[in-house]
Amino acid sequence: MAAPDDAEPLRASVTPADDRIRLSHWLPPRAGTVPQIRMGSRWVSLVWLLAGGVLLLLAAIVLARVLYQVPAVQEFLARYPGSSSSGVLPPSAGFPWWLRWQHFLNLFFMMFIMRSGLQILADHPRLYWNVHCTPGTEWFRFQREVPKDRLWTAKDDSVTLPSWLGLPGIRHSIGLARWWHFAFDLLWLANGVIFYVLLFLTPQWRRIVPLSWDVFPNAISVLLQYLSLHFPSNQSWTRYNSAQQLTYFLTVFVAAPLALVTGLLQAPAIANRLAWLGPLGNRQIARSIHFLVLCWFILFVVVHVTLVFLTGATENLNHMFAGIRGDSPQGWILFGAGMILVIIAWCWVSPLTIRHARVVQKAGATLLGPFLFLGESIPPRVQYSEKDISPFLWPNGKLPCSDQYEKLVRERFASYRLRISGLVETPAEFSLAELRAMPKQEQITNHFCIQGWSGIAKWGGVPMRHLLEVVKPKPEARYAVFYSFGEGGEGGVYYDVHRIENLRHELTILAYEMNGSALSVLHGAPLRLRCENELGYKQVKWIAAIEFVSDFTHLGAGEGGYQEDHEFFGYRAPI
Ligand SMILES: Nc1nc2c(c(=O)[nH]1)N[C@H]1C(S)=C(S)[C@@H](COP(=O)(O)O)O[C@H]1N2
Ligand SMILES: [Mo]
Repeated sequence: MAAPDDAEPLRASVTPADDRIRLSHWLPPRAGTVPQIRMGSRWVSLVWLLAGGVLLLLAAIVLARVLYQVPAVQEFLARYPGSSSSGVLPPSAGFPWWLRWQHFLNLFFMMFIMRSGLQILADHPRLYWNVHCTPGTEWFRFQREVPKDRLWTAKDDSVTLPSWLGLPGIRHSIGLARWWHFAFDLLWLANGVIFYVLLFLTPQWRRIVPLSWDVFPNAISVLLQYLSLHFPSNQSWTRYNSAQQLTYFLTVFVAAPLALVTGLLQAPAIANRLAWLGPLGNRQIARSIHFLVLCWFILFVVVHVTLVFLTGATENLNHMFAGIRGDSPQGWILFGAGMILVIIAWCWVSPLTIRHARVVQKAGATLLGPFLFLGESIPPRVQYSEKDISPFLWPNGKLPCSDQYEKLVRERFASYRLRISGLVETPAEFSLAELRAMPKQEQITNHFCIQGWSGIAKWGGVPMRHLLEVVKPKPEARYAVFYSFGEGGEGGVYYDVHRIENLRHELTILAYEMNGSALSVLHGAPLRLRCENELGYKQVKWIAAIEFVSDFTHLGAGEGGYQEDHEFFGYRAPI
């Protein structure tokens, strides 16, 4: 650590942070709206859509009951009774213990994934079918229109979910929700890989992989039978009916992989390498599809659970929970025990997260460490063209309001000096004119805010690798601390720490221009960082000073940045 007398003065303005969430200091709750979907130019509330869905279902039942009487339909049902000719298992195959455990673990993990996923969505409660995030172009939202008469940041836009639903159930808790989401994604994926392997090592795959085209007419037949309330006989010990086969196949082999791919495509480190995918590789399209996959899973769970109970609950529960046939109560008992576990976990996880937020952050960072490290070491390369530039870039952060900064704005930063100090051979101060005289780099890149929005802009400034050559970090220097003129949400100077290697990437610059003009105050004047393999909160705006250090645990809560200290975000942010 540098001696105190040559320490950067702003170091003293970094404040400590709590290791838990205190609701009295947290962003106050803000209600969203009932989810709305845009149809043409009109917004339709989800309530109406659900009501419409129920009416449609009733109409379908009436229609199916009428059709059921028609002789031609009777013939069709006789020809296609509902199960494909393929997919019959020997009765000895049954429901092995691994299958039953995997089924339970899957539902247990999904609970965490879905709840934290909704929490993440609530941090930017809007979805787009285009590659920008311009307010007014959403297809789905549960937030009002963006106000035009005042500054409205992305953080202002976040909404509160019902506390029993979201994880951890309070507004703008995305930092913590992500640890749950990603940690349980890993468990869920591991469970899924084991499932794929065991499925194909045993005859069990035949249950859910259709092998004959007659699965389609048979699925229609099953649908007709269910809708006309003539339930087909339950033969699931040895075979699933065709409707089951198709939906299970879609869920296991299409929806689950799609969830993984569209999740990864939202990460800057990954999307940055896959821009050749065009809009398909864009974060907003991926985010919309990710959400539709969630809708599929929710629909699946509702229909699946309903039918499990309507088509012989005891028999079905005995299969999937006890691995036996018949009407023993064992299935109910094991199912009940499983549900008690689920309910306990459901009730405990949010209070636990709020109370032990720092533990959740550290555990998540440890578990995901190798992946975050890997992601961060992918050098960002992607550049876009002028025509890709977004018409609107959401602002974030609290504008600096010190007298010192306001004076600098008034005099157009004439007396601004960027201080570079700490473990460097040549500490220095640079005026904006001096920085502008240095080699200039322009880049058109996509900005990825942790909250879910993104936007493409052209940035111009000094490459960090040039500044490193000028000030020459000493061998013991490992990190650079970027201090802002602005404060963070709970007061105390905003800062963030980067590893020096991260600053050597081709696309890491100190920007003084945005979209061809001088950087505006809103977007970080006079200087902001662009470090394209990281999420937005690591791109410090309104930079006052840079300090090179060997360690950052003495700063704030020691997590490597303001949002890391106060909102439990990760120090490495490539995803
Ligand atoms: N000083 C400071 N820099 C900051 C922030 C902040 O609150 N204070 N917010 C960060 C976050 S969360 C994001 S997404 C980007 C937003 O940049 P923009 O407002 O130019 O879009 O700035 C980052 N830099
Ligand atoms: Mo952000």
